[in-house]
Formats: sequence, C-alpha cells, structure tokens
Amino acid sequence: MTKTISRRSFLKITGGTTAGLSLAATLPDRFLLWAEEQGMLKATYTPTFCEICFWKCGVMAKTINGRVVKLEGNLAHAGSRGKLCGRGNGGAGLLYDPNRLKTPLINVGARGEGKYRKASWDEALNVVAEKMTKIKEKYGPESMALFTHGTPTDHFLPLIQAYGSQNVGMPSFAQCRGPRDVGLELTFGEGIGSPERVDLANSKVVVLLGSHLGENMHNSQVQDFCDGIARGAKLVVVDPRFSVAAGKAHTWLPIRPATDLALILAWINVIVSEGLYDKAYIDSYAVGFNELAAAVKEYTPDWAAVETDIPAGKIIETARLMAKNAPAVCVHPGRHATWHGDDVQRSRAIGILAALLGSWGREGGLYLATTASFPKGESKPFPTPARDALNLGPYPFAGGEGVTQVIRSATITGNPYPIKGWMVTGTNLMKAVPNQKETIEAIKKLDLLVVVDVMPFDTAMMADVILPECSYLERHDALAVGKGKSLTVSLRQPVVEPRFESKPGWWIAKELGKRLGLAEYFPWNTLEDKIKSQCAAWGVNYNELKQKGSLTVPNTSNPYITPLNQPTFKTKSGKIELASSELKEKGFDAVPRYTKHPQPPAGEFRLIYGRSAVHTFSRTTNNPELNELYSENEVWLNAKKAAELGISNGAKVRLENQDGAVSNAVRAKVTERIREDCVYLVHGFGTNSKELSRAFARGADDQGLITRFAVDPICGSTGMRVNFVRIKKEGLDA
Ligand SMILES: Nc1nc2c(c(=O)[nH]1)N[C@H]1C(S)=C(S)[C@@H](COP(=O)(O)OP(=O)(O)OC[C@H]3O[C@@H](n4cnc5c(=O)[nH]c(N)nc54)[C@H](O)[C@@H]3O)O[C@H]1N2
Ligand SMILES: Nc1nc2c(c(=O)[nH]1)N[C@H]1C(S)=C(S)[C@@H](COP(=O)(O)OP(=O)(O)OC[C@H]3O[C@@H](n4cnc5c(=O)[nH]c(N)nc54)[C@H](O)[C@@H]3O)O[C@H]1N2
Ligand code: SF4
Ligand SMILES: [Mo]
Repeated sequence: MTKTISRRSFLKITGGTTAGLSLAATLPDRFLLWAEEQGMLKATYTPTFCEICFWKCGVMAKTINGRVVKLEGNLAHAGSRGKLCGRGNGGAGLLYDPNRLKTPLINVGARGEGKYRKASWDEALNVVAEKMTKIKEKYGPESMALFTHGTPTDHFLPLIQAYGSQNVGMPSFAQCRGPRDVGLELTFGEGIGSPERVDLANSKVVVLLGSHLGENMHNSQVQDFCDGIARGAKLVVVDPRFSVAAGKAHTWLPIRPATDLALILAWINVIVSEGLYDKAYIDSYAVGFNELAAAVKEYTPDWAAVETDIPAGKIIETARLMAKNAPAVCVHPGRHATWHGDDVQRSRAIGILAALLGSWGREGGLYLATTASFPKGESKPFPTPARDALNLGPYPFAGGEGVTQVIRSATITGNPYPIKGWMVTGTNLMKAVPNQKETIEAIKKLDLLVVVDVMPFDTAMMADVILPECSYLERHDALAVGKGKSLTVSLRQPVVEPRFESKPGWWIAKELGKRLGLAEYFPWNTLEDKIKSQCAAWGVNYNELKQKGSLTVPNTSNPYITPLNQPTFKTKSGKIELASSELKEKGFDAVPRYTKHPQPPAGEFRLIYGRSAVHTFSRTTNNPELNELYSENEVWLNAKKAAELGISNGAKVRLENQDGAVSNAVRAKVTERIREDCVYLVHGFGTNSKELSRAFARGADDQGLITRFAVDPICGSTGMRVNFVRIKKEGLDA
C-alpha cells in the first residue's frame, strides 16, 4: 500500500510547524500583537537569514515597538520558501534569553573554574591582542589556532590567517561532513554541497541510510522530501531505530549498527550480477567497472544478511526496486557521516551505487549545481606561515576545513611545534569533539583561550577571555551565496540593535585586527560598506537585496544531463571513478572493502545519537522557546531489554561506558522502536555550565560517553559511534 502524507502533517509530526507564536511568548509580546491587531501599533518586517542551523533560511522578522515578536519564513528565499522550522521560529528565544553573555568577561579564577569579572571592550580586546602578540613573538604565529563554525568563520578565519596561522579546525569537517565530501570527491570529482543537491521532490525512490530527515530538520530538504513522498515516491529507510522517516517508509530495514557498508556492497552486488545497472551511463561516464564487479562478487545478499541482520530477500527486493526506478532514485549520501572510522569508503560505496543507477546529474537523483557564480574579489594576500600547518594531520585527503582533534593532540604534546593559543568562535568544542578529557588536557596547556560566543556554554566557561557576540538578529554578516539549481545571494542585517554590550563578530575581528597591526586586512568602516561594494562588483542591487532579503540569479544552466548538457568530472581520470586511482596511489582500497566492526558484548549497548527536530546540537538547549518544547533528552531503550533489566518507561538511569565514563541521570524511553543492541540519545544535552538556568545538567551528554573514537585513515574524521554502554538504575523512579 502506498502511504502518502501531506507536507503540513509531516511538518506537524516533526515539530517543524510554522505555527505563529510559540507557547513561551511573553506577556509583552501578546500585548504588542494585540495592540497591532487593534491598529494601535504598526509592525515592521526586516528580512535576514537564520543562524540556528546552517541551512541559512531566509527570515522575515516582525517587530513591534522595537521588539521582535515573530519570525516567519521569507517567501523569496530558496531554503525556506516562506516557512521556518520549529527551531528557526524560536530564534527570538536566543535574542531574549536572560542568560546571554552581556559584557566581555575576564577569568579571575583557575582556568575552568568559571569565575569572571566584567571588563570593558577596550580592556578585553587589549588583553587578547597582547597575549596573541606574545605567543607570536615567543612561539611564532602558527602556535595560535582557530576553531570555528558558522558565520563567525567569515570574520575570524581571515583574522587568524592575516596573523600568520593556517591552523584551523572546524567540527563541520572532522565531526560531520568530511568523509561524505571526500568520498564523493574521490568518486565524482566534487561533493554535493550544502544545501545538498538531492532532488528529493522528484525521486521515485528515496533511500535513507541513517539520515533521519524530519528529525534532521533542514528546512527545504524536508519540504522536498515531503513533496516526493506525497507524489508517490517509495521510501526505504535503513536505521537501527524506527525514526520519524521510518514511520513514513515503505520498507524499514532495522540494520545492525556499523554494518551499512555490507548492505550497500550487497546492493551493488545484486545490481551488477543481475545486469541492472545503467550500461549506457557507465560506458559514457565511468571507469573501473570491471575492478568493481570483481571486488563485489563476494558480497552476496546471503553474506550481507548475516552481517546486517537484514534478510537476503529484502536486500534483493530493495536493490531491484532501486534499479527498476532508476535513474530517479536518491540514495541520500547523508550529512553527519562520521560514524565508525571507515566513513570515506561507506560514502564512496553510496556514490558508486548512485553511479550504477545513473542518478548523478539526473532528475530525482543528485542534480548538477548551477554553473553561475559571482566573481572572486581581490584581497590582500595572507602571509605564508614559516612552518607547515598541522591541521590536516597525516591524512592524505583531509580537507581545508581542518581536523580538530589533530590540533588538540599537538596542543597536548607540543609536537611538532607548540600550540599555545586557541581562538574559539561559534563552536562548543566540549560538546562537538569526542573525548572531552583530551580537550580539557589541551586547554590546560594553553597560554590563551579566547572564546567568542553568544551564550555561556561549556567551552566559553573555560576561557581566559569571553567576548560576547550579539545574536544573528542584531548584526550584519557576510553575504550568503547558495548554489543549488540557481545561484542565490542573501543578506543578514540587524533586525534590532545589539542588546547589552554585545557586538557583531565583524566588529570584534576588525578591532582585534587593529590591535594586532593588521588593520589593512579590514579596509572598510562597517561590514555594510563592504557588502555594498561587493554587491556593486557582483552586479547585485543592494537596495533590492536589503528589501527582499534574498535574490536569485536567473538560471542559465540545466541541473540534469541531456545530450547537450554533458557533465564534467574533476577526478584524475575525468570520469566517475568506480575504482579510485587516487586512493590506490595512496595505498588505500580502490574499491570499498568491508571491514567488520566490533559489536557490543552481552549486557552492553552501542551508543548511537541523532537530532531532535526542535534543537540544534547544544546551542538551543537553553533557548526559552525551544527548551519549553523539549527540555531534556531521554535514552531510547528496547522494551525487551528494559524488561530484562527491570527498567520501566520514564525511570531514571545512568549510562556507563567501556572506559568508566558515567552520564547524568536520564529518563528511559522504553520502546519497540529501537533494536536490542543499541541505545539512542538526542545529541547536545547535559551542559555543565551553571550559567544556563534552563539547560544546566538537564539530560545526558552523549559526548561525555564518547571517550573512544575511530579515526578514518583517509581523511582524519572521527567515527563516534564506537562506544558501548551499560545501563545502571538510578534510585527510585522520580
Ligand atoms: N533538528 C536538527 N536538524 C539538524 C541538525 C540539528 O542539530 N538539529 N543538524 C544538522 C547537521 S549539521 C547535520 S550534520 C545533520 C545530521 O543529521 P543526519 O545526517 O541525518 O545524521 P545521521 O548520523 O545520518 O543520522 C542519525 C540517525 O542515524 C541512525 N543510526 C545510528 N547508527 C546507525 C547505523 O549504524 N546505521 C544506520 N543506517 N543508521 C544509524 C540513528 O538512529 C539516527 O536516526 O542534521 C542537520 N539537521
Ligand atoms: N557526540 C556528538 N558529537 C557531535 C555531533 C553529534 O551528533 N554527536 N554532531 C557533529 C556535527 S554534525 C556538527 S556539525 C558539530 C556541531 O558543533 P558546534 O557547531 O560546535 O555545535 P554546538 O554544540 O551547537 O555549539 C555551538 C556554539 O556556538 C555558539 N553560537 C551560536 N550562535 C552563535 C553566533 O551567532 N556567534 C557565535 N560567536 N557563537 C554562536 C553556541 O552558543 C555554542 O556555544 O558537532 C559534531 N559533534
Ligand atoms: S532549517 Fe530551521 S534552524 Fe535551520 S536555518 Fe532553517 S529555519 Fe533556521
Ligand atoms: Mo553537521
């Protein structure tokens, strides 16, 4: 039976409604809205874009009397199309969070003790600049590292590069997309970008491996997914947990965790051995077919059934379903791909499957990016560091975004040269990077830890100096350029003035630059001036952009392959590499080969984790509006296992991992919706920061239990689903 579901009901299920005012709206908001309804006050709308996650949706911010009363989606913006997800709707909760960082703070206790005194901007910036200058003089500029995520990167990356360091680590690479991007680059010569070029609205079959769309709430992607299902796409969901997406699936394959590569290789085996692949496509565009065919011979459905715990018949049936509907098949390459340490190869296997189905560059598969682009501007070149950057580690295919834990290790060992200063902007390293003990150990070795943040989260509370950035609703940021089927440009501009003494990131970077003798790298007065000149150079009408928030350059290229629109592949061979020449050259398997990962011993469970539709990592856990919707995570535990352990639904438990790390007490969610061999937590909860009145110690911190991680030898990313936990009962049910 074909199940269909409307977009509206889907968004409702996922908590991603565009419902107007949240429950947490304050009395003044209600009064202002009432007064507006009565015609006593007038509302204004300011377009900008969201920073609650990195989909960067266009927002229309409604203000009355200088107060933001509602955030709506901007119809002109491709990522939101007039709708925001639940998190984006709750963005004003960040703006008005009473726990926000209000002034610069200087540590007066031991590092990590959390004792601060207020400081003026001038004093705080001078302290940071003096310490950075000392580090440069004593150890060289490469001894200062930047960890960064999100729009602050646009300001602080040029600052650190101008200062003379290339040591940059972004969790968006080594803890997130890294292996996916590298795997696809090795196969097709390019990745699928962000927003991902998945043509879900037009797919006949959608296959999700992990990717828990609906809980992973990337706005227009979920809209496309809903449209695809509403139009009758068949959905196959591979997940050890009955996710929200699994609830809409035609086939749910509750896979044994850490065995996805076996399933994908078996799918490839069926498609190759039954001759179901797109021969014309493979002949035209791919190399290495014979090598692939020989290598996957051993990966039969019967073999994979033992590994994956999915019946061979189901593997064959789903492989044929994909082949029958090809090329309009989207096997989603995922986004958070750092699972078990062989993640580049898993991503490559997904790419190879997509190639066999002929779905790269085809309607309903993975579409081609627009060829339109804006001209690159000229800027003053950065100095060349005297010593090689460490941030890519020994990994031959690590990306320019850097491998966070490599910088951390160098900080601990002092090898091959000391790292003495960390600047941290827009990332909560304690929650984002595995093995917190190592992060703390590294921080202890520093001469300077400076954190630029909006909220006093865990990492900020360890800083020597905290610099309070204003929220995204109070500032300009760099123009956001999107490359999907069309080229788009969006503006972030202040909706209201910065609250307290907080300042925009661009101002903080420029002021630090001035104090470090780097003023010439910031040759403009305000970021708005810079944006205006950029718009002029790009042929974008700034006034129109300011008024509409987002502009789309008329599309000149076709997102699909046609006889006249042939794809190019920037691989070594200029073709899709089913067997990778570059991997072979570096001593890795040219065709992905299955390696068995350890499974939890009796009495233990694999710890897996994911998203809540109404939270983003740790950053929203204290947001009054979102905290009200979901204030702490629960641990999902299989009902049969719970009965064996005598744990009832809602009972408080603690998780203890193989290294003796113990979680906060957390409620058990006893459910049939998860396999017996794993337990599941929503990521980001259980902060240690006492400054966060709503989030402090609420729920369990998955990262605290991820003391072990498996590094991918190809790109250096950290597989984090390799920890096993025991469940311990906590006192009486609360
Ligand atoms: N609401 C919300 N949405 C977000 C974010 C957010 O913080 N909040 N963050 C965004 C970001 S940056 C990212 S990277 C993405 C991440 O979101 P995804 O890319 O979708 O993350 P995954 O790790 O693929 O998915 C987690 C799912 O994997 C399942 N899983 C665990 N182990 C296995 C396994 O061995 N095999 C299989 N097949 N499944 C397994 C879990 O049960 C869970 O359902 O979400 C994005 N969207
Ligand atoms: N265990 C585990 N680890 C993970 C993941 C997981 O699911 N489980 N997910 C991984 C993934 S996919 C990713 S992308 C990373 C995400 O890693 P991070 O981006 O580090 O995620 P957050 O924990 O939300 O920390 C964000 C920090 O930035 C601050 N912040 C928010 N907005 C602003 C702003 O406008 N300006 C400034 N200056 N600061 C701001 C927040 O207050 C918070 O301190 O984590 C990765 N690590
Ligand atoms: S998906 Fe949601 S949180 Fe992310 S940018 Fe869009 S509205 Fe904001
Ligand atoms: Mo991510």
